[in-house]
Amino acid sequence: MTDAFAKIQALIHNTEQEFVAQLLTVQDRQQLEQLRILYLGRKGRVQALFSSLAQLDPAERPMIGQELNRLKKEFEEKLTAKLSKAAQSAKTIEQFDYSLPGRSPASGGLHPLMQVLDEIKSIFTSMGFRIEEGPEIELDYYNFEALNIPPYHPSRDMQDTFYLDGKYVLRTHTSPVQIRTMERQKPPVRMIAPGRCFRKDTPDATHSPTFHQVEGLCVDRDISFADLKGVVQVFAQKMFGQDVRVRFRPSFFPFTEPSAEYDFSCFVCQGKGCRVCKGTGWIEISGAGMVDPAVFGFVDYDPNVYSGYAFGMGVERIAMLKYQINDIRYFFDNDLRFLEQF
Ligand code: 2NL
Repeated sequence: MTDAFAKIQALIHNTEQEFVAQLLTVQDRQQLEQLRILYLGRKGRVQALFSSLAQLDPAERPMIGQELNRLKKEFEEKLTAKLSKAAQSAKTIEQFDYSLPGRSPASGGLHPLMQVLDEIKSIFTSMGFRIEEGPEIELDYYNFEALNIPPYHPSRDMQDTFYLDGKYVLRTHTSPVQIRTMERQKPPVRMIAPGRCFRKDTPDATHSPTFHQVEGLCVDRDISFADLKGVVQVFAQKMFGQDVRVRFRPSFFPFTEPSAEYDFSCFVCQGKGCRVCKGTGWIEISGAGMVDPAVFGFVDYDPNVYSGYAFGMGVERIAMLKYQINDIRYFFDNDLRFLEQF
């Protein structure tokens, strides 16, 4: 046995021991790959041992060669085993605890305007009114002409109305729904038309270019102003309380004759005078009147047989009074800090 033979055998033994010790300290795949290159790479330690075979006596080479092949195989197997073990423990970390409580979804709610609108609708349906709807893009004919609004009337001005082209407008009130309903059916008619309307107003505390209206219409034989007063009185009490009184003041609209504005006694101070009614004891609501015979002419109702009343109201105004909101813009800002209070 030569010195070179003994030396190479000792080297093989040390290499094996160091490999096993280093494999134990490996933390991740990257370190495992580094170890593989260090021992089994083209310039690695096993390859270096193979190169030193040349220094041996030719008779000694086969024994050491066999020994080195065994070493190489052992390292490969140990590296592969460690790799599959690392993959398994990664899977353990990804495991999910299905016994954890679930996350509950945030639940939505009705916009305050729609809550108030629902309340208004149910008060009128309880008195026998039907709910009718119509388009928000409306013909000039239904929005103005059939309502006896003459061409020079200020509400037709470009400054007040959103015109789409010569014939179409964004409806400025829901009255066109009443015209369409009367065109479709003969009296008796008892309906409300709730919905979104548009006017070219600059937003401030009491104006919004988008707003909501409810209009009511009742047409039959022998309908009088007294019927109008009774219906508005019941609405006032159901909406704001049993003690609320109603008053009518003379006014003018092209589509009603006679016409009136109506006020409710202040439900906050019972009419004594406070901030909500600005010290007057009365709160202005909107307008109403007996349908002008000219309007009946457009829908082919005989004004000598039928009469009717009509009224309007702003949904925002009712909601602002009910919840004491002092700026109409809150309804349209989409700020959850406001909306979540309702
Ligand atoms: C207001 C309040 C009002 C009407 C709306 C109406 C509808 C038809 C015929 C007659 Cl189809 N009238 N609606 C009547 C009076 C008042 O709304 O202050 N408007 C400017």
